Amino acid sequence: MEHQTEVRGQGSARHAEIAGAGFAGLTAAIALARRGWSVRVHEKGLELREQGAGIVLWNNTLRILDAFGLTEEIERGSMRPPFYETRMQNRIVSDEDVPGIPWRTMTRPFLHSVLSSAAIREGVEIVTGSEVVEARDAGTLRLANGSEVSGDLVIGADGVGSAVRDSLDIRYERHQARDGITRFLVPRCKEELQAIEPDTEWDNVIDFWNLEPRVLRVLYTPANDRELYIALMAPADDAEGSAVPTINLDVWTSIHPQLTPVLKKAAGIEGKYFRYQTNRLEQWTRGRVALVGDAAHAMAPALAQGGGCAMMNAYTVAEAASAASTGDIPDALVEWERIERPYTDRCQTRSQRYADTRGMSKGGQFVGENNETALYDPTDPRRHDDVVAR
Ligand code: FAD
Ligand code: 5PR
Repeated sequence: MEHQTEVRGQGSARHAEIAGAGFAGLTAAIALARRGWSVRVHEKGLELREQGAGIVLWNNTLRILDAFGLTEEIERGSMRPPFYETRMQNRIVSDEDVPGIPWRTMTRPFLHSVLSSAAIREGVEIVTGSEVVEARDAGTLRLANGSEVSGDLVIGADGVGSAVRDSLDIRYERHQARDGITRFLVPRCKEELQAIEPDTEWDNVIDFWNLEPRVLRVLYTPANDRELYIALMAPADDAEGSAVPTINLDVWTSIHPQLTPVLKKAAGIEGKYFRYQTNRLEQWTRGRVALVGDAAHAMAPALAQGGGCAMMNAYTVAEAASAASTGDIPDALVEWERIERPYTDRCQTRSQRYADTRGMSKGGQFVGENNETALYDPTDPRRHDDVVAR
């Protein structure tokens, strides 16, 4: 074998190797670099960018971005819609201003560029075109080019199809819902929409549910003053509703005529239909390797916390590894999973229940236990005082 194992971090700084430059990998990289680690991220894509559409961030992630000193930059490129509105068959069932929970909407390419620029400023090395094919629990990654790299900590943040997870033979259960979604970023078209429906507040998030005569839902989310994120949900067995790469414009405008200007824009873009899924792993860590983000806990998007939990767990695993001595990192990762994972497990369960029942169509979602994840503050060092005391 000609593998060369490159040993890094022999100076005072400890070294981490990360697979994947998505929201999870970049968050872990920034958090580690800020705690004095040398960090390298391997991204299989040839360019450092994010292809998705829009995202909603809640307190749990806004706290992390604030801890990174990124609040101003995030606020400049995102928005805080006045209300989160839910409609059923075009009747308003709730208008929630989500009291007590900071939240913002933005595009995914914007969030990705803020995080990747911050990582580079913090001294993180990001290698594009670098595909990870295998991880070992001793703390090594094997790359597609045949080389091998090692760190005191290895993070698998390589998304739902994780090679890190699969090479460690970590098993998981997958649950698929009957529905799925096609997402687009389109121009706001605010004046045209206003002309069609003058009484509507087109700066709101509006969740347009329609269950009769068929299930076709449009989640309308303004992401800034120029860009709109629209997500089109239809059952996987509805060939017309789930048609891609080009949506079936006639079908969608017949149910949601007031959205015609933006649906027309979406029809000019190639879309991908994603079936909702939830993955639950038997464990998130193996030796010096920790999995975070969709690699560890892909979830239904109902509570808009897939990226949220990805960033939370990336942030807290960096904190846990930093607090441990190098020899104790494997044990610290096990303890991290024990303490942090229950929050994500509960969020996955709630999101899956909403996705399975289409229960969000009833509105009034920002109540009680649904808010647990959104309210969580992963940057609060005292957040587990009551848990640890037990
Ligand atoms: P990914 O974003 O999948 O990133 C993985 C990265 O690893 C990619 O860059 C990939 O190229 C790279 N990679 C993969 N394999 C390898 C390999 N073998 N070697 C090297 N690199 C590799 N969540 C929310 O919290 N709120 C929302 O409002 C929300 N809306 C969403 C809207 C859309 C359009 C989508 C698609 C998802 C949404 N989610 C939302 C979910 C959230 O975005 C995901 O949970 C999140 O992106 C997961 O981040 P990640 O870094 O774990 O994985
Ligand atoms: N909320 C958000 C979202 O993007 C989706 C859902 C809820 C922000 C779909 O991606 O319920 O499907 C949902």
